Amino acid sequence: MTPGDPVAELAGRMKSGPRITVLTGAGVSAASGVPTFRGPLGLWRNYAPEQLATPEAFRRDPKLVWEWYNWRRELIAKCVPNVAHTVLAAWSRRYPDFTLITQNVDGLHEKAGTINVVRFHGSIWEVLCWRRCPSSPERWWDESVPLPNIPPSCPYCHGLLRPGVVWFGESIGSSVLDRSYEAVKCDLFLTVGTSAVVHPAASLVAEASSLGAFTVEINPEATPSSGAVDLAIQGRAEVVLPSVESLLKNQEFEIRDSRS
Ligand code: BJW
Repeated sequence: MTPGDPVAELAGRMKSGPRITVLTGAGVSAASGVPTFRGPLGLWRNYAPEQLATPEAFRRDPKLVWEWYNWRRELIAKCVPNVAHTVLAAWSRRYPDFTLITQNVDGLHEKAGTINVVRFHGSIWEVLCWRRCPSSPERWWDESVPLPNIPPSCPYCHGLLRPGVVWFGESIGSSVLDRSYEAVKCDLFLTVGTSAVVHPAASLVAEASSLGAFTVEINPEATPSSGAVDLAIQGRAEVVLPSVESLLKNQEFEIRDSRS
């Protein structure tokens, strides 16, 4: 262990079995082949996510927006969790007070076996009636790939279906917010693979800090959070997280995989 090594510092802080909350973003799924939102690979047919992930865009052109989601569903269906997902899943089982808040809609944390996942921006595998017709359930799972019809229609009222995700200008569900604000009351808050520009998710790290958590960022690039966290680790999630895990495994680790 090199003195001043941020990876070793993070591992050291995890030894005592603290209350841990992790906020993840698209960078965690990058090594699985899921494109991030911002940056050149985030563009689809020259549209930025801000032009497609809004209720206005959907109202204007539901077919275009569904073509984007159908393309992403096809891509994600072929992806598997990477080692960053696997390490976080292991921690979720090892630490009795562990919450993973993800902005990702791809479902890869759940696929890796993570428990106690808060899906902050919903799921790409859920759908709901655009009109919220009274006969339809609030939302339901639909993993058909490719979608048989674009745009898909509500089986209850034959109007439009929409993806079960949170678009710009839409509120985060109240139970999701409640669980997230409960989880920021932790000892260690990690923000991993997010550009930290989309709120309110991006504000969670400051909330955690104001409540006394030690805050850590893992990202190959600097973000608006980098200067505010207690420890910024510059690196990719799929490299840094396994390094932390191997230091933990080399230490005498007394916390059992209590939830497994
Ligand atoms: C790696 C890596 C590797 C690469 N390892 N890292 C306060 C201030 C200003 C504005 C607002 C505010 N509060 C609310 C707003 C408005 C708005 C907002 O935030 N706007 C800003 C963009 C200016 N927020 C909202 O509208 C939210 N709702 C809301 O606040 O409701 C209340 C309200 C209602 C009405 C009016 C006002 C308030 C809702 C936000 C919903 C965001 N939805 C999306 C789409 C989800 C569905 C879908 O997937 O299609 O969520 S947008 C998109 O951005 C998606 C993501 O979850 C989200 C964040 O992106 P993320 O994950 O950070 O990805 P990237 O691509 O940005 O970054 C990737 C990072 O990974 C980079 O940093 C890389 O360096 C890194 N990386 N490889 C580790 N291997």
